[in-house]
Amino acid sequence: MNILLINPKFDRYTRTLCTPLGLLSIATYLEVHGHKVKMLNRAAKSTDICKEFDEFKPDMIGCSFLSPMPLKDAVVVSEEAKKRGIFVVWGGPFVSSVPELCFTLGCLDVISFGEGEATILELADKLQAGEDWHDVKGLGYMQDGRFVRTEEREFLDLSKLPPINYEYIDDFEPLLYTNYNYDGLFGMYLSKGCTQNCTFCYNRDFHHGCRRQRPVEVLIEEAKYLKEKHGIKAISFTDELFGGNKKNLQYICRAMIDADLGLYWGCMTRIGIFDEEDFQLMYDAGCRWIEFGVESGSRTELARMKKGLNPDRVPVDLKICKKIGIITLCYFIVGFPDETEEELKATCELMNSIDYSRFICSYYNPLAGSEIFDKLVAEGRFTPPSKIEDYMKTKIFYSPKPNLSKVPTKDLKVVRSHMLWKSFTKKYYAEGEKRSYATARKDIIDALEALTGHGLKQGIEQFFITGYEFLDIFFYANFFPKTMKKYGLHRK
Ligand code: B12
Repeated sequence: MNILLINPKFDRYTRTLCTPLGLLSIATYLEVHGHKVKMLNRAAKSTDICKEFDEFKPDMIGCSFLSPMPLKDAVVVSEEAKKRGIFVVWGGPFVSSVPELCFTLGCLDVISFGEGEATILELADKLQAGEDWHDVKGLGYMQDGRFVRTEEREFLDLSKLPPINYEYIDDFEPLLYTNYNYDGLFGMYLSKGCTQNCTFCYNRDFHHGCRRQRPVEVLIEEAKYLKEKHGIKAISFTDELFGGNKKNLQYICRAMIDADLGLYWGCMTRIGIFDEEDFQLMYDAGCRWIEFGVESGSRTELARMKKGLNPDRVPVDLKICKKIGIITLCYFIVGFPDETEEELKATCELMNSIDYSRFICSYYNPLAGSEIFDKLVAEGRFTPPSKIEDYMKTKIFYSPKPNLSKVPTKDLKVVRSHMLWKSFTKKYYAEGEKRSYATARKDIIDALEALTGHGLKQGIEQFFITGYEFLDIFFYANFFPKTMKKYGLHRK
């Protein structure tokens, strides 16, 4: 069967056009099982879809959604496919979390829940053989006006997956980006899911609190190939919990060192699971930056989040990384449901004690598929969008909407803006690192690139969005001395 896999265009410019890893894995899986596959990365280059359909003549298309950002383009593509009688499948974390709403658009046949490789293969095999596909595990579809969800599909054994065939990418250039002063960065993954069940995360529903890993030897072979054939210089791991535990992390790092991989890399992982010896081993294996989800400095709030994190470990781990020469970035959330002023003060206190790390601070936003989302809906404190069109509106978070905390919105804005401003104006991240890292300059370049990212119309839109965002942050970070004092925040 001819299957066209599509990563639709986003409706907002994003600097990091990460590798469409989910689609690549699906493409490879379908190919080794005998289907003819083509992949279109419309997020990077959007071509005439009618021409694509005429040339490749797909029997089925599959669109991928990590977030709602690709909705508009996916609708255009899917409507065109439906006109031609092509079978349309949507998959990815976003559609898995709002399955029924997707069908109000009337342009798709089925959605695939969770991991898609085996589901789409079984579906394609059945369609090709003219067999009934309605009992294929992991599907959602409409039947007689009613939404049907088939039996859940068991997870794949990732060690049985074929190595990813990256040749489905027709142009590598837009996928190689620069971050933390490292260029030629390419997104890859080693593991899926996370062992922690934070109440704000989709992990509970999507990965059932499981972390599964591909064989590191397969990853190393893929990385070597990408380095030699496509000139990648560094890997940005998309794993949600890189390494998982000490023993496994050490195994991964030693394998990379033994293979003499010769690539820099960075990852996201947890505070409090690794010690100095592990971070040193990571550095020796090429790790140059680590992103940590810290979320809050308050023990009570972290417990409410089920984060399983001891805030005392944050400055300790960050200091070790700094000493070794690993750049760090910490993610924080403000405005978490029921957050108090005292809890927010604890976050500010923690932030003040870790001056050398970069921060990203977001307002809490309820994510479908998470424990807290269900709780808020059940308690009538949050009403999720009832129309898919609401997800299609570009979401820009100038303020927490809704503010479910006990902290006034203005205070949340001052704290968040202060954190972002502090990060933005910081010059160095890691003393051990020879190269200094001028954030402000880099962020300004990113913002300017964003203006030209998607043509004139989006460029103008982006100009106002970025400009407004910048002024909003600048204003709240600098013009509320009393609020800053209340939370113990300092300019320097
Ligand atoms: C790269 C990435 C990004 C990139 C690119 C996003 C993009 N291309 O759309 C950037 C940085 C832009 C980004 C932004 C955001 N992201 Co993001 N991102 C990721 C990340 C780190 C990696 C994705 C990946 O490669 N996974 C590995 C592959 C193998 O898995 P996969 O993509 O899920 O694919 C599998 C299945 O989903 C399924 N599947 C996927 N597509 C398809 C298609 C078909 C046809 C089928 C059958 C199956 C299928 O099968 C695949 C193979 O098993 C994930 C975390 C993660 N590790 O998954 C978060 C993640 C996807 N992001 C997430 C979020 C919340 C966001 C933001 C909303 C964050 C924010 N608050 O701003 C923004 C979106 C902004 C917006 N305006 O909407 C959440 C999504 C949760 C959810 N339920 O929707 C994730 C899961 C992180 C998390 N733990 O919360 N993100």
